Amino acid sequence: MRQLGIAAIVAVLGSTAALAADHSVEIKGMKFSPASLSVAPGDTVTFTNMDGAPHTATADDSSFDTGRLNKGQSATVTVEAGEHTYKCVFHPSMKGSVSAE
Ligand SMILES: [Cu+2]
Repeated sequence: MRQLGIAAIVAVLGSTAALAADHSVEIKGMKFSPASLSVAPGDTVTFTNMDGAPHTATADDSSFDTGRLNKGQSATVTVEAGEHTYKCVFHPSMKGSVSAE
């Protein structure tokens, strides 16, 4: 029984990984890190704010938006095909890009 259970879990994890991968961007010191990222269409990106100041990651083409992230909060967005520049709505000089091809 125990071995069957583990095999089932591995099968589920394996199929999920084949569909989409998750990538991480840390927001720290008023910067996105990494500031530019290449992913596959449909992959997700998890943004985590390490700063005391609130931030967002808001796509210029409106394809994704984390909403307000306070310190320690994260949000996961799905990336559509294409090149997406994004910024923090509170600090527009904070910029990044995600490209999915
Ligand atoms: Cu900000």
